[in-house]
Amino acid sequence: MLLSRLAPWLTPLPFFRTAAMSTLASPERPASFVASLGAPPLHLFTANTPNGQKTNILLEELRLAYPDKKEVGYDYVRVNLAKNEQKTPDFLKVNPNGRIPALLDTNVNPPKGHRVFESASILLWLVENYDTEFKLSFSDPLLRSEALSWIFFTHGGVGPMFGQAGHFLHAPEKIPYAIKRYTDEMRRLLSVFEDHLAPGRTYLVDDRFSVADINAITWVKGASRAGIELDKEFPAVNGWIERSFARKGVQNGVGLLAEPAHAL
Ligand SMILES: N[C@@H](CCC(=O)N[C@@H](CS)C(=O)NCC(=O)O)C(=O)O
Repeated sequence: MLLSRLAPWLTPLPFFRTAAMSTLASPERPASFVASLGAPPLHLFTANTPNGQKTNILLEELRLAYPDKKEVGYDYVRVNLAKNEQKTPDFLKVNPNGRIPALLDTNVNPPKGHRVFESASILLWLVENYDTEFKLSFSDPLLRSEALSWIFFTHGGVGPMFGQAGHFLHAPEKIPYAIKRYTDEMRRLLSVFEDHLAPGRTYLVDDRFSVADINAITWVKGASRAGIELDKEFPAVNGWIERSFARKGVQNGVGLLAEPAHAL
């Protein structure tokens, strides 16, 4: 009896813990972990940054949407960016680009698993494989295409530009030209979201919370760290962020890594 209750915890650790990941921290299980479903097949490598948080959020939203689904069980490894753990040979096996987040999915090709890197690619992998009832994604081809447009817009524009703004705002050498260039670009990108949402849209696609929102909200919320007051300058965006962050899955995902957020 005791042994069967402990069984999920006694399951042999996936290959990456045995030797390959020895320089990284041990995996942790989130509060949402369901012991009766067995050892979690998804292993997330993350940190408390906008790109890390978005993957945490989607996994928590999936856990809530599919409480009985073994395939969406996950654990996570905190990658210490300050110690450059993301550049170690162990980490580079899951992301050759040496940046968080990364995912190892042992639902596929067990026990070795399948690696996925780049935050938006991880989100799409997860919804395409495990959001089988389209609770956070879209079956309709036009809505799916609209969601992909917002995902690419965010991944190619918002993440990199907001990231550069954060870099130059916190750099030891203050370069006014660079700070202006990237904070101006932040405002331009925010105005694209604002114009889309202002006619009364509640979320980016089809007025329902989806992977397209999850991909963007952690970056957009961080705009305040660049001195942008969303409620004053971008009221529709501000409403979207407030609605999104009121969700349990979003709060659980953001709360997962209780350590100070890194700069933008
Ligand atoms: N395009 C990548 C960007 C990933 C990225 O920049 N991650 C940052 C944290 S938000 C990181 O790992 N920084 C540490 C480094 O660059 O070494 C994605 O969306 O996953």
